[in-house]
Amino acid sequence: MEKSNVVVLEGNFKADGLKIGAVCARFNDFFVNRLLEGAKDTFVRHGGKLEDITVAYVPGSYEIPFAVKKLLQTGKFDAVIALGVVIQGATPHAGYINSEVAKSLCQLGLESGTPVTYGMITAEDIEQAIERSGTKAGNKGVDAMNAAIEMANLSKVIK
Ligand code: RBF
Repeated sequence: MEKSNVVVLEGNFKADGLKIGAVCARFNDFFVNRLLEGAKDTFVRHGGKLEDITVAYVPGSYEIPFAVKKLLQTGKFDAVIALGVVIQGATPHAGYINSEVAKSLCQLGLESGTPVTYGMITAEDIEQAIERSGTKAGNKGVDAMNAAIEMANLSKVIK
């Protein structure tokens, strides 16, 4: 994109020195662990240190926003990522969990002024969950960490 003559504010992908909080649901941990591994690998490959990632575990995706809020309240993190997997076929109220969690996470980011990124898989079935946690449809934990790094650095630039 042509960038001359305009003032551009954007976040780079340097993770060195950034502090990241991660909230992981234990439900479907087989997949959530893959998301967390992807997120950690991404952070390190962008220059971050593993000891700068703090992971909080919650029982299921429904509890993720609560722990995100608690991490944000510490004021210690440049961004918080949310990692969970809700599988439609096995979860009658999947749509309800997904929409509530997405709405709450967005709200928490806006209210706190610290970026919160969405590393949730909402899958129709186990096969889709496999595809989105590190096989043919990528890894949503990687995407969430990339977004967290970019948004944390954008926040610093706008300040
Ligand atoms: N949590 C998830 O993170 N993913 C799920 O797919 C999921 N499915 C659930 C299905 C049922 C029938 C129930 C009762 C809970 C499920 N949960 C799931 C857990 C939920 O997010 C929460 O931890 C519990 O309902 C306790 O508040």
